[in-house]
Amino acid sequence: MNTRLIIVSNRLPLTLRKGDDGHWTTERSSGGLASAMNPILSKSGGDWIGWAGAGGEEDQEQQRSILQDWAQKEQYFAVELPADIATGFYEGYSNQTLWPVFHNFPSQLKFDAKGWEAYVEANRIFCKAVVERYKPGDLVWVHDYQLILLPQMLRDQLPDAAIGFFLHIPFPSSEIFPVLPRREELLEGLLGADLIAFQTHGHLQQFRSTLLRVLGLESKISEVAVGSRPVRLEAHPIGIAPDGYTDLASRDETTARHYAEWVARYRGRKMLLAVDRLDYTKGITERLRTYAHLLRTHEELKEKVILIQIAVPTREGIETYQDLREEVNRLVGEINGKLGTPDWTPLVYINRSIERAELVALYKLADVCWVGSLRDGMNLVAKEYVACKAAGDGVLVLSEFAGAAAEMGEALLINPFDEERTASTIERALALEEDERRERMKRLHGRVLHNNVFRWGDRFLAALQEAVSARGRYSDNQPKRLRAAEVVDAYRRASRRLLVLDYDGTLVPFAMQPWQATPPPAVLRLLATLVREPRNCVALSSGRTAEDLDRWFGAIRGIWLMAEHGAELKSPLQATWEPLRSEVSSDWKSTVMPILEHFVDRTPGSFIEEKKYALVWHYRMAEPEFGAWLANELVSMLEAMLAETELRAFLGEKIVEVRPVWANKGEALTRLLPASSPPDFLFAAGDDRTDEDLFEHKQSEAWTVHVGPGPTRAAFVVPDFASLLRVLEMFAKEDQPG
Ligand code: ADQ
Repeated sequence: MNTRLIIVSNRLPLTLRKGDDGHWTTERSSGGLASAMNPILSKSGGDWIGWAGAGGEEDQEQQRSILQDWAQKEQYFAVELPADIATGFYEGYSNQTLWPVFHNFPSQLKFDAKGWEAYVEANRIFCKAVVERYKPGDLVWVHDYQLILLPQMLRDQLPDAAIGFFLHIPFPSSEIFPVLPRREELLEGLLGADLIAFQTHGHLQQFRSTLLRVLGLESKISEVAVGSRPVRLEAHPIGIAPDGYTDLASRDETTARHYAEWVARYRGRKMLLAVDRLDYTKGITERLRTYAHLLRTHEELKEKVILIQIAVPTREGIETYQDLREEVNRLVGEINGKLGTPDWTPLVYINRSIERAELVALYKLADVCWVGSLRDGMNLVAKEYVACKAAGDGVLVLSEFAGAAAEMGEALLINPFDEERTASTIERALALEEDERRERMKRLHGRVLHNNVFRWGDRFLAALQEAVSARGRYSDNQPKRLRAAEVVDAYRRASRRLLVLDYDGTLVPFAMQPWQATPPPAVLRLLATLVREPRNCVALSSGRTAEDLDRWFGAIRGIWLMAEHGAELKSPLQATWEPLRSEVSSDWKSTVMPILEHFVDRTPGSFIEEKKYALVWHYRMAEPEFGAWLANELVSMLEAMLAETELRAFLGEKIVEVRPVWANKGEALTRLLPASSPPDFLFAAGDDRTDEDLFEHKQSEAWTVHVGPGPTRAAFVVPDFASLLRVLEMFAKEDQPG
């Protein structure tokens, strides 16, 4: 890849630390991100922008010279955060507000406005640093929850830059995300990117429902339009750099020495291993309680098993983490004190970072690796363990709430909250038959080696480049203002014309109540004139019921009517309505109706309209913001409920409509087309989302016209219904003799 890369993350792979002698030194940073990104950058080349991890005001000179050294030798560029900003940003909003909520722990949320301001300011400082280093053509890759506002800040300054964002942690449930203070700003910040990628499809889906619920923004499975700019949404599970583990496991001397020593020390015992940062999302206390339960209930395991728990200290300035540390210390003491014997310490607890060689020796040694995250973006420990098991021994026990579970189905999966069942799974893992064990591990090993961090990086960067080129296609497709002279000219020259017109909002303005929208005589006269012309075929396609359309337009001879968004059609040659599908059941209405009724109860001024194929909740008369907010909530709720059915919930102009997915204007049009010989002039006009189905169907060969503001797939736009009527009047005049 020739394009230069700018990686932006909270921490650089190096940390500034003040030694006991008062001198500043350089240390390698620990944690998943550094392990993942280092190999990619050394392969592709480019800059890494991040925080050096220190906020000291003294010894500026000495600190600066170290940072300059990093920039020259490694292309690592440190942003400098003033101490109070760093604290509010990192320990405040990032780790006490975002971290708990993104891991579905809203009860741990702590918020203060100062922390938020520091978060905004820190993102601004990062933005400035990127803008300084940016050269046109660079790809900017922003990492993780500390920098959520950065994509939009960068977009404002560098409108054409290619900006990708990867979220390493999970995206929370769409029920939980809205508890976040400043939630709108966060989503808007992310949407500045060209590509937003998550660890799993599950996280991506939650993001999509959140966009709908919080911003009222509908999205497709892999894309969301922000005005006229597409933002691509993808899932890219992160991998590891396997060589960094397999090489040590197979031929490193230090690793081999540790391994030999421990094999001798623990001979005759089964070894369980857990490796985590000391974080409440990792399920450490749950694991220790489960282990205690296992030992208490299985006398035969006494003196036969040992659990090694490695817990790297992390975020020690935060109270919750101090509490966790105390609780873990207490449990460790209790387990060893109450269950141990003079010859056996059941739990080995190591509360510090260890060298990679030691870690790999432990992975080699462990009969079972026990990953018990309560929630985790991916969990690299699971993959590192598997990478060290080339010979196929060892069993991975993995929490189903870690992102890794989505691709490591051969592991024994656990619900870490269920201590009893987890204990049984550990027991099973210890006793797993050799054939099964090898079979499972072999498959896992192959996959971890294959789906490695390099493929992850390549896939992310390829997707980012694709997203940027799609941007161009998108803007070429932007609708143009409809020019009356041009369309009238095409109309004049055509010998077979098809006009498909929506009604409400297109030919007439919206009425407060649906039954008030009776067509004015001028509109009826206009339609009748257009229909009378032998070269024309005119269809009125509306969300209205067959009865409404019959009552209002039944007298216009020769008009096609499409009711309920095309669920039923009436041709000018027939007196009866024909449904688009035969044998349609409406049993679903009895399930959906009570939900809508509940929303009516909550929303003064709203009401339900029952149609033959659909139920509609109208909230035009309700307080606008409250109505819109409830509408988003209703659609999110119905979407989840209707996922497996042919029904969908649609947001329309101050309505939420539930109807079968096949009842749409695009489908109905295909029914109408063969009935007439193919037209050489197709004109379709509409104002809302139901008309988009029609526009999408006929994008290239038709005059598709969107009425009013808002995004559209139509080729042309007019500002309002009156402008459209003027064009139709001009059509009608063309056909008048003289
Ligand atoms: P983390 O929460 O840091 O990462 P994880 O994926 O498990 O979680 O990565 C931890 C890393 O630290 C591993 O590479 C591990 O080997 C290393 N490590 C752990 N304990 C250690 C010790 N005592 N000594 C030395 N090294 C140790 C975040 C998200 C994860 C996501 C990663 C990568 O929370 O869900 O998998 O980013 O995207």
